[in-house]
Amino acid sequence: MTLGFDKSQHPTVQVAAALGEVSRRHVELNERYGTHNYKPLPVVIAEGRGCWVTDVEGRRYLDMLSAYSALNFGHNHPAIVDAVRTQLDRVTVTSRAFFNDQLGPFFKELAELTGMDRVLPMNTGAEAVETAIKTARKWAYQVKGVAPDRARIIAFAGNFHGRTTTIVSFSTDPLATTNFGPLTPGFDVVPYGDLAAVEKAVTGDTAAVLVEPIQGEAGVVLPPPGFLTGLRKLCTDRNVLLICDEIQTGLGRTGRTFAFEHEGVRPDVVTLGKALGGGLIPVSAVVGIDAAMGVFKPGEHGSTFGGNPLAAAVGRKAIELLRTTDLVERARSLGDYFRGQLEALRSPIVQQVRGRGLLIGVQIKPEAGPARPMCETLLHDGLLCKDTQKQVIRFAPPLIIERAEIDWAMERIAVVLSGR
Ligand code: IF1
Repeated sequence: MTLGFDKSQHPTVQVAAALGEVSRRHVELNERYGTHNYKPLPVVIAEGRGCWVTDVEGRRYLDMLSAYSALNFGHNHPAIVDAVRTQLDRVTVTSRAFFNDQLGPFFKELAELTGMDRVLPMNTGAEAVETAIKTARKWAYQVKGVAPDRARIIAFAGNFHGRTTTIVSFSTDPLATTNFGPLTPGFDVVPYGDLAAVEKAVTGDTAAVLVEPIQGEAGVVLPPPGFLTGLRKLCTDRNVLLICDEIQTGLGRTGRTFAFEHEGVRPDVVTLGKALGGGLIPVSAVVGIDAAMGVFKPGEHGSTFGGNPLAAAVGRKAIELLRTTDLVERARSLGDYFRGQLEALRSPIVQQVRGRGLLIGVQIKPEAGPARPMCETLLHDGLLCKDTQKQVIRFAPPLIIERAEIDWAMERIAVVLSGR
C-alpha cells in the first residue's frame, strides 16, 4: 500500500502538504504558534456529522476515535444540538451563586442513572478526578477519622486520570511526571489487577482506591475477571471508598451504561466526563453515596462553569439518549462483532485484540514496528484512529456506528494488518 509520499523523510507539515495546500497552511500555523504538546495525525478537520468528519480539502473520514469517547453520540447529534440551541435562547451561565432551572433535574437524572445519591458538577474529567480526590480525603478526615494530612489513595500502575499536577503525581508514565515536580504526596501505586497488592497497600490511613474499570490510555487493558468484585469487598471490609473513573468507559462505551456493571459492582464514587457533554461542550461530574458526597459544606469546593444551565441541559439530553435509545446495546453487540472481525483476520502482526463493547485495542507485535504508521496509512484510507503506548491501535467509534460502516472500516484495516 503506497501512500503517494515518502513520509519517512517529512515532518507533519510536509505530510500534510501531501494531503493538500489548505491542510499544510493549517498545520504550519499550529507548528508556528501552538505549543507542541501534541503530535496530531496530519489531517485538518473542518466538519463533523454522525460518525464522519470532513477535512479542509473536502475529504471524508470515518471517525473511529470519537475524541477518546467524548463522541459516544457522534458528531453534532441532532437531539443534542437541539437541546443546546433551545438552552442558548434561554440562559447559559449563571454561576452557582444562584439556582438555575436545569441543574436540579440534571442532578436527579444523573443520580438515578448511576444509582448514586448525590452529584457534584464540574467541567473536565481532570476536574472531576481532582474533586473525587478531595472528596475522599475530606471523608477520611471527617468520617473515617484519619489524622490530618495523613490520608492516602491507592491508584494503579498504567493509570490515566488527567493531567493536573496532583493527578500526574500518581502517574507511572515518565512523560506525564518528569519536570512537573514537586509532585503531590499521599498516593500508593500498585500493579493493575493485583488484588493482593491492594490488600497489602491498604492501611488505616487509606481513604480510597481509584480505579479505571478498563485502562484506556494504558492500551485498553482489562483487569482479571473478578478484580472489581474483589476491590469492592476489600474496600467494604477495610472502610475505604471505591472510586471508579468512568470518564472514558462510562455512558455506554463498553456495552453497559457503566463498566462497573459488567461485574455487578456498586462503587462509592464515580467520576464522569467526555460523553456526558454530548460531544459538544465540557461536562463532568462526581456522583457518589451520601456518606462521601455529604462531606462538603458551602464554600469548600466549586467551579465558575460547573453546573451551568447549558451544561446541565446537554447532560440531561445525553442521559435521555442513553435511557431511550439502544445505544448501549449497540455498543455491546456491534463491539462483539467488530472485535470478532478483527480476531478473524488472524493477522500475523497482531499480538492481541482487547476490549469491551466499542472500546477496542489492537496490540501490534513489536517486530511489526510501531502502530503510528499504521494509523497514518488508515488515515490516508479515510479512517481516523489513534495509537497508544506505541504498539496499540485504539478503535473507539461513536456508539451510533452502523454495521456496514464497521465492514467498510474492516476492508481497510484488513489490508494494514495483513502485514504485507
Ligand atoms: C488528552 C489519554 C484517553 C481519561 C480518564 C480522566 C481523564 C481522561 C479515564 C481526564 C482523559 C483523554 C485526555 C486526552 C486524551 C484522552 C486519553 F490518551 F490522554 F489518556 F482517553 F485515554 N480519566 N482522557 O481517559 O479527562 O481532563 O481530559 O477531560 O489529554 O489528550 P479530561
